[in-house]
Amino acid sequence: MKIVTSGNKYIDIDAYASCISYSNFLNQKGIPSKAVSTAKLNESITKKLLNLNIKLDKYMPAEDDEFVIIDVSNKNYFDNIVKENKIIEVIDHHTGYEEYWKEKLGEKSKIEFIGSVATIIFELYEKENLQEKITKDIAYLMMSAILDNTLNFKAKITTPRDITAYKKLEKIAKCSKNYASEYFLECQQNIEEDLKTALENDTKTEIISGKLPNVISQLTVWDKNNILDSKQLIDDTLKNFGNEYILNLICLKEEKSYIIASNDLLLHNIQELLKGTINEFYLECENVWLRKEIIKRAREIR
Ligand SMILES: [Mn+2]
Repeated sequence: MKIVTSGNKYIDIDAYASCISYSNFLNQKGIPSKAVSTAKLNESITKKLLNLNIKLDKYMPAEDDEFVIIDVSNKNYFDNIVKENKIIEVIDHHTGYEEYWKEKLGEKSKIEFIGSVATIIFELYEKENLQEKITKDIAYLMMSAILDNTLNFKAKITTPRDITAYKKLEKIAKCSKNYASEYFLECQQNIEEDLKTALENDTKTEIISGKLPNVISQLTVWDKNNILDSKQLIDDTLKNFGNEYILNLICLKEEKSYIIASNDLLLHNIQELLKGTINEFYLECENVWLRKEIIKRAREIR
């Protein structure tokens, strides 16, 4: 059995949608496959999406399982079920481990700096002429993944390929033209209902470079104000992950990132990296930043 899976702590809608849709793709090709995750599902996977008919599969480990890794390529962060010597394919859009996997897997390593892994999966369906096997539900999942990971196409990481894939999926889903704002408002409601859990479910702990702390949290909302009012809760929650942290609060209404840092020195370091204006305890950026773009930038100027 081919087991399509992702990260070990939490997964977002891109990982969730891409695991399910790639497993469906393999099954359609006659390759028995399951989409499995033991991680927490973060707030980008809304109740509406969880209630669709298509879901993750139950997992019964077997000797001959082989693993396809989606939306993560740093092997320290793979789902706990993964056996490293049984990995047969990696599909991701995070930087840092391209060379390692290219050497190990050749063309079965597809790591591209593109808006969303779901876009890569959509293109694989097209390449094999299997677009008709994308159901309405799968289209909704993939569209949400593209919206979330490209920040409604405003993130620099967005490529024309993401936009094209989204337009084609829109036709399959036959959804309303307001799908993007409906989706992001639902995510914001989920986050505000339980901010502590939302923070915990989207916090990455990774040693990157001197410019960045090891703890980087991220939230995407339509309107930032309620969250900026909760500074104390943010501080109490993220201090549990490490002494130094930043929170990248992405506000899509204004198309800006707001960076909250654990201390002023760190906030000034981040300002050097991303520019923008410091206001009390946060940095107001001139545009939206994704965590993976911040990390890429910090690595480049190291
Ligand atoms: Mn992703």
